Amino acid sequence: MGNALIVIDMQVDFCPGGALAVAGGDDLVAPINAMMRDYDAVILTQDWHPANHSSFADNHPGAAPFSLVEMPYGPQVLWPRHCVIGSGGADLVPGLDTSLADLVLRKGFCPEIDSYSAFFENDHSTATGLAGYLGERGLSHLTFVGLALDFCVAWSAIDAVKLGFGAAVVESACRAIDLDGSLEQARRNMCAAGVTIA
Ligand code: VGL
Ligand code: ZN
Repeated sequence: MGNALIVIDMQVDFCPGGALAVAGGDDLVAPINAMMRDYDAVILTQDWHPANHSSFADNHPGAAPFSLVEMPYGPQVLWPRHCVIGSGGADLVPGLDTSLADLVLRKGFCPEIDSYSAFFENDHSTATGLAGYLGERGLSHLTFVGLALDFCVAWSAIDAVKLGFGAAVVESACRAIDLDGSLEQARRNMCAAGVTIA
């Protein structure tokens, strides 16, 4: 049984000063670096959107950032433009010890669909390939940290349980956006799914 640390979206745009800054995001660099040595494998995810991505509010004329729209695959929050492919904002946060990462998994690169989860795009069915990678390496117990707790971390951990992995979230190594109660909702959803909250 292998234990993997899955570090979600520790990127410049999600840290203070970034396009979709999560308060305190940069505080996580040191604790996450320290955790990396305790696992059999470390996987980093990177939110990676084309300029015409449908989750960007400015690609929907008249729509406000943080408003909700109905997409063919369900409701979708419209975000400020962030983590654009090749931009500095999409870079992993300086100081994050990428030398210990076995895999950097990019997600959200299809223009017409967002991907909060590291396992499935927001239609809950288009796979990123991560489950196959972990399965082939025998990594069955997953610990999630990073940004943002109430979106990409929570969706990833819930999908992990659905796929049969053991999943824990270390809340002290996460920070949340907390949009309209999204943090409490995410905690409820994680508990109901069987995610361990450490
Ligand atoms: C995220 C909103 C949009 C996240 C990514 O990493 O939680 N949130 N894209
Ligand atoms: Zn995104």
